[in-house]
Amino acid sequence: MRYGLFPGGKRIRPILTLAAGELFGAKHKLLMPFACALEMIHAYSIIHDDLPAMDDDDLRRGEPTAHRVFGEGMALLAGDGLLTEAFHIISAPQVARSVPSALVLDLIHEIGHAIGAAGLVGGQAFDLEAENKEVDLATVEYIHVRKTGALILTAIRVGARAAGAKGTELRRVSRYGEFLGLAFQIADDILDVKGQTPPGERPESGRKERKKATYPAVVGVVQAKERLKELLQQSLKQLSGFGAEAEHLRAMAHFVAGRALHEERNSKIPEIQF
Ligand code: GRG
Repeated sequence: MRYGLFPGGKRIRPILTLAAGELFGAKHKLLMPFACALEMIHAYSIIHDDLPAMDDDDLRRGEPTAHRVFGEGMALLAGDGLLTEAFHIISAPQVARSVPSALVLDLIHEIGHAIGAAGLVGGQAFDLEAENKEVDLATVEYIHVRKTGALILTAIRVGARAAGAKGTELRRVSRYGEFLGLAFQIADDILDVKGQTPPGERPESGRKERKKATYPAVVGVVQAKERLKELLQQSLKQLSGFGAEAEHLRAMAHFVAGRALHEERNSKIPEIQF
């Protein structure tokens, strides 16, 4: 579990939780259990995604994948453990001291929805089904929105909701999250096609020869980039009614899309002091 979680990647999801909560004035101490839980869920999905039964990858972020080091059984359990611990830490009594219990329960419900059959797991199932098949753009988006977008959207909404966001403001931030989630996966696919994924960040040497349902595979890199630019603008537009307090969310949108748009191999996550 430590091996899959602590070396870490870009920490996009917990940063989004903190940035969205900060937009509505929450203290980072209040948001941190939720931010950690979302990163633990991400780490679980990556460990399972790398398993021989799925992508069969030997390397992740430049290091051997969990099952290559500890064996498949232990990697499976590490993923299960991270997923379970995520719900354990946010349902702890200490969390209910700063966030009303009814809201905590509702956030657990929302996360469960986002990572279950209607979200992450369902998206992954569709992705496996679509391998080596001809798919149209609507199917690609359907998979992306669930497999990748749902967790990103939830990371944002949970931060905002834990901070008390409601109504129109919550809807705006949620729309920002929907556009960003799709942008994230398209950017990832563009970097993959162009072989520009920063070294050490992606899984490598998956043994399965497979054709994945991706945006560039269906419409080509040029059009995928156009769609990415459009999504960046749409996500930023949702934040136009907010002031400087939304700067970190804006910076994250630029980071997510900029990695694939600016031909920079090592574009870095913005410096954010929390
Ligand atoms: C087996 C029950 C069960 C569930 C599996 C595997 C899975 C559910 C979902 C897969 C989700 C997945 C791997 C989506 C791809 C999203 C993606 C591009 C992940 C990489 O995210 P980054 O770039 O990673 O944020 P870092 O390395 O920065 O943490």
